[in-house]
Amino acid sequence: MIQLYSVFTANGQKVHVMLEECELEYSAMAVDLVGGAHRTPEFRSLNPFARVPIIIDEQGPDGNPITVCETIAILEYLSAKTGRFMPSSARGRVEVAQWLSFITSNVGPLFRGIFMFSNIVPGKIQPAIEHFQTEAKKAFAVLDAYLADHEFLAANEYTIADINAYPVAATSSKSIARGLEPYTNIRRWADSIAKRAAVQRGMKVLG
Ligand SMILES: N[C@@H](CCC(=O)N[C@@H](CS)C(=O)NCC(=O)O)C(=O)O
Repeated sequence: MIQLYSVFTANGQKVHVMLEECELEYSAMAVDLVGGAHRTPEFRSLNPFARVPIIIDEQGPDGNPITVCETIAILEYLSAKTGRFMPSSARGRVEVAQWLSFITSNVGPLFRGIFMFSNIVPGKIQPAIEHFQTEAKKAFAVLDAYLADHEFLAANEYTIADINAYPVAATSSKSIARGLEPYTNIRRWADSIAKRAAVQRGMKVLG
Protein backbone atom coordinates (compact mmCIF):
# COMPACT_ATOMS: atom_id res chain seq x y z
CA MET A 1 0.00 0.00 0.00
CA ILE A 2 1.16 3.52 -0.80
CA GLN A 3 0.20 6.54 1.31
CA LEU A 4 -0.09 9.70 -0.77
CA TYR A 5 0.02 13.23 0.68
CA SER A 6 -1.04 15.66 -1.98
CA VAL A 7 -3.30 18.42 -3.27
CA PHE A 8 -5.53 18.98 -6.29
CA THR A 9 -2.97 20.87 -8.40
CA ALA A 10 -0.94 20.05 -11.51
CA ASN A 11 1.98 18.79 -9.39
CA GLY A 12 -0.34 16.54 -7.44
CA GLN A 13 -2.12 15.34 -10.58
CA LYS A 14 1.15 14.12 -12.12
CA VAL A 15 1.52 11.63 -9.27
CA HIS A 16 -2.22 10.82 -9.09
CA VAL A 17 -2.24 9.92 -12.80
CA MET A 18 0.91 7.80 -12.41
CA LEU A 19 -0.56 5.85 -9.48
CA GLU A 20 -3.69 5.17 -11.53
CA GLU A 21 -1.70 4.24 -14.65
CA CYS A 22 0.41 1.78 -12.64
CA GLU A 23 -2.74 0.29 -11.00
CA LEU A 24 -1.11 0.58 -7.59
CA GLU A 25 -3.08 0.42 -4.35
CA TYR A 26 -2.90 3.79 -2.59
CA SER A 27 -4.66 5.93 -0.06
CA ALA A 28 -4.80 9.68 -0.75
CA MET A 29 -4.65 12.29 2.01
CA ALA A 30 -5.26 15.98 1.19
CA VAL A 31 -2.77 18.35 2.84
CA ASP A 32 -4.24 21.68 3.97
CA LEU A 33 -1.69 24.09 2.44
CA VAL A 34 -3.84 27.15 3.22
CA GLY A 35 -3.94 26.16 6.89
CA GLY A 36 -0.18 25.48 6.89
CA ALA A 37 -0.38 21.71 7.56
CA HIS A 38 2.78 21.26 5.47
CA ARG A 39 4.85 23.51 7.75
CA THR A 40 4.51 21.32 10.86
CA PRO A 41 7.55 19.42 12.22
CA GLU A 42 5.77 16.12 11.42
CA PHE A 43 5.36 17.08 7.77
CA ARG A 44 8.90 18.46 7.51
CA SER A 45 10.21 15.13 8.75
CA LEU A 46 8.76 13.69 5.49
CA ASN A 47 9.85 16.58 3.26
CA PRO A 48 12.13 19.25 4.79
CA PHE A 49 11.22 21.56 1.89
CA ALA A 50 7.58 21.40 3.07
CA ARG A 51 5.99 20.70 -0.30
CA VAL A 52 3.58 18.11 -1.69
CA PRO A 53 3.18 15.62 -3.30
CA ILE A 54 4.85 12.95 -1.18
CA ILE A 55 4.40 9.18 -1.17
CA ILE A 56 5.26 6.62 1.47
CA ASP A 57 5.54 3.14 0.01
CA GLU A 58 5.29 0.41 2.65
CA GLN A 59 7.11 -1.91 0.26
CA GLY A 60 10.27 -0.01 -0.70
CA PRO A 61 13.00 -1.48 -2.91
CA ASP A 62 14.54 -3.33 0.07
CA GLY A 63 11.17 -4.40 1.46
CA ASN A 64 11.18 -1.58 4.03
CA PRO A 65 9.03 1.59 3.87
CA ILE A 66 10.39 4.45 1.78
CA THR A 67 9.35 8.12 1.61
CA VAL A 68 9.72 9.84 -1.75
CA CYS A 69 9.19 13.55 -2.44
CA GLU A 70 9.66 15.72 -5.58
CA THR A 71 7.42 14.77 -8.49
CA ILE A 72 10.20 13.67 -10.84
CA ALA A 73 11.67 11.40 -8.17
CA ILE A 74 8.21 9.96 -7.45
CA LEU A 75 7.47 9.31 -11.14
CA GLU A 76 10.88 7.68 -11.64
CA TYR A 77 10.46 5.63 -8.46
CA LEU A 78 7.03 4.30 -9.49
CA SER A 79 8.25 3.65 -13.02
CA ALA A 80 11.18 1.59 -11.69
CA LYS A 81 8.92 -0.22 -9.20
CA THR A 82 6.46 -1.30 -11.88
CA GLY A 83 8.74 -1.43 -14.92
CA ARG A 84 6.31 0.82 -16.82
CA PHE A 85 6.23 4.08 -18.79
CA MET A 86 9.99 4.22 -19.41
CA PRO A 87 11.52 3.48 -22.84
CA SER A 88 13.81 0.46 -23.09
CA SER A 89 16.43 2.30 -25.15
CA ALA A 90 19.14 4.48 -23.56
CA ARG A 91 18.36 7.19 -26.14
CA GLY A 92 14.68 7.13 -25.20
CA ARG A 93 15.51 7.41 -21.50
CA VAL A 94 17.62 10.51 -22.20
CA GLU A 95 14.64 12.06 -24.02
CA VAL A 96 12.46 11.29 -20.99
CA ALA A 97 15.01 12.96 -18.67
CA GLN A 98 15.17 16.07 -20.87
CA TRP A 99 11.41 16.55 -20.94
CA LEU A 100 11.02 15.84 -17.22
CA SER A 101 13.59 18.54 -16.55
CA PHE A 102 12.19 21.03 -19.08
CA ILE A 103 8.68 20.83 -17.63
CA THR A 104 9.57 20.69 -13.93
CA SER A 105 12.59 23.03 -13.84
CA ASN A 106 11.44 25.59 -16.40
CA VAL A 107 7.71 25.50 -17.04
CA GLY A 108 6.44 24.61 -13.53
CA PRO A 109 8.15 27.57 -11.80
CA LEU A 110 6.73 29.98 -14.41
CA PHE A 111 3.19 28.91 -13.52
CA ARG A 112 4.15 29.06 -9.84
CA GLY A 113 5.22 32.69 -10.49
CA ILE A 114 1.85 33.49 -12.05
CA PHE A 115 0.05 31.89 -9.09
CA MET A 116 2.19 33.57 -6.43
CA PHE A 117 1.94 37.08 -7.92
CA SER A 118 -1.79 36.70 -8.65
CA ASN A 119 -2.83 35.18 -5.31
CA ILE A 120 -0.21 35.26 -2.57
CA VAL A 121 2.24 38.18 -2.92
CA PRO A 122 0.47 41.33 -1.66
CA GLY A 123 -0.28 44.09 -4.15
CA LYS A 124 -0.94 42.08 -7.35
CA ILE A 125 2.21 43.30 -9.14
CA GLN A 126 0.95 43.29 -12.74
CA PRO A 127 4.38 43.49 -14.49
CA ALA A 128 5.50 40.40 -12.56
CA ILE A 129 2.33 38.50 -13.53
CA GLU A 130 2.79 39.51 -17.17
CA HIS A 131 6.48 38.52 -17.12
CA PHE A 132 5.66 34.99 -15.96
CA GLN A 133 2.74 34.70 -18.40
CA THR A 134 4.96 35.77 -21.32
CA GLU A 135 7.66 33.27 -20.35
CA ALA A 136 5.08 30.48 -19.90
CA LYS A 137 3.75 31.18 -23.40
CA LYS A 138 7.30 30.97 -24.81
CA ALA A 139 7.78 27.60 -23.12
CA PHE A 140 4.45 26.35 -24.51
CA ALA A 141 5.55 27.50 -27.99
CA VAL A 142 8.64 25.26 -27.65
CA LEU A 143 6.51 22.31 -26.56
CA ASP A 144 4.03 22.98 -29.36
CA ALA A 145 6.76 23.08 -32.03
CA TYR A 146 8.19 19.78 -30.79
CA LEU A 147 4.79 18.08 -30.78
CA ALA A 148 4.18 19.19 -34.40
CA ASP A 149 6.11 16.11 -35.53
CA HIS A 150 6.15 13.89 -32.43
CA GLU A 151 3.21 11.89 -31.15
CA PHE A 152 4.60 11.80 -27.59
CA LEU A 153 7.42 13.59 -25.77
CA ALA A 154 9.95 10.76 -25.79
CA ALA A 155 10.78 7.69 -27.84
CA ASN A 156 7.47 7.73 -29.74
CA GLU A 157 5.70 6.19 -26.78
CA TYR A 158 3.64 7.24 -23.76
CA THR A 159 6.06 7.65 -20.84
CA ILE A 160 6.45 9.43 -17.52
CA ALA A 161 7.54 12.48 -19.56
CA ASP A 162 3.96 12.73 -20.88
CA ILE A 163 2.49 11.96 -17.44
CA ASN A 164 4.61 14.78 -15.97
CA ALA A 165 3.66 17.29 -18.66
CA TYR A 166 -0.04 16.54 -19.17
CA PRO A 167 -1.43 18.19 -15.98
CA VAL A 168 0.61 21.33 -16.75
CA ALA A 169 -1.09 21.51 -20.15
CA ALA A 170 -4.54 20.57 -18.85
CA THR A 171 -4.59 22.53 -15.58
CA SER A 172 -1.81 25.15 -15.33
CA SER A 173 -2.51 26.47 -18.85
CA LYS A 174 -5.78 27.95 -17.54
CA SER A 175 -3.77 30.77 -15.94
CA ILE A 176 -2.62 32.23 -19.27
CA ALA A 177 -4.90 34.15 -21.61
CA ARG A 178 -6.61 31.83 -24.14
CA GLY A 179 -5.12 28.78 -22.39
CA LEU A 180 -4.10 26.10 -24.89
CA GLU A 181 -6.14 27.60 -27.73
CA PRO A 182 -3.13 28.85 -29.78
CA TYR A 183 -1.17 25.62 -29.35
CA THR A 184 -2.79 23.15 -31.75
CA ASN A 185 -0.14 20.46 -31.37
CA ILE A 186 -0.23 20.53 -27.58
CA ARG A 187 -4.01 20.24 -27.84
CA ARG A 188 -3.81 17.21 -30.15
CA TRP A 189 -1.34 15.51 -27.77
CA ALA A 190 -3.32 16.46 -24.64
CA ASP A 191 -6.62 15.33 -26.18
CA SER A 192 -5.17 11.88 -26.92
CA ILE A 193 -3.84 11.55 -23.35
CA ALA A 194 -7.13 12.80 -21.88
CA LYS A 195 -8.90 9.78 -23.40
CA ARG A 196 -6.99 7.33 -21.18
CA ALA A 197 -9.20 5.98 -18.39
CA ALA A 198 -6.37 6.11 -15.82
CA VAL A 199 -5.71 9.75 -16.68
CA GLN A 200 -9.40 10.57 -16.24
CA ARG A 201 -9.41 8.90 -12.82
CA GLY A 202 -6.09 10.45 -11.74
CA MET A 203 -7.06 13.97 -12.72
CA LYS A 204 -10.05 13.81 -10.33
CA VAL A 205 -8.19 12.54 -7.22
CA LEU A 206 -8.63 14.94 -4.25
CA GLY A 207 -10.74 17.22 -6.48
N1 LIG B 1 9.53 20.72 -7.00
C1 LIG B 1 8.38 20.24 -6.31
C2 LIG B 1 7.32 21.32 -6.33
C3 LIG B 1 6.12 20.92 -5.52
C4 LIG B 1 5.25 22.12 -5.18
O1 LIG B 1 5.52 23.27 -5.53
N2 LIG B 1 4.14 21.84 -4.47
C5 LIG B 1 3.25 22.86 -4.06
C6 LIG B 1 1.82 22.41 -4.34
S1 LIG B 1 1.53 22.19 -6.05
C7 LIG B 1 3.40 23.07 -2.56
O2 LIG B 1 3.56 22.13 -1.82
N3 LIG B 1 3.32 24.33 -2.13
C8 LIG B 1 3.39 24.66 -0.75
C9 LIG B 1 4.20 25.91 -0.49
O3 LIG B 1 4.80 26.43 -1.45
O4 LIG B 1 4.22 26.36 0.66
C10 LIG B 1 7.88 18.94 -6.95
O5 LIG B 1 8.15 18.75 -8.13
O6 LIG B 1 7.26 18.12 -6.26
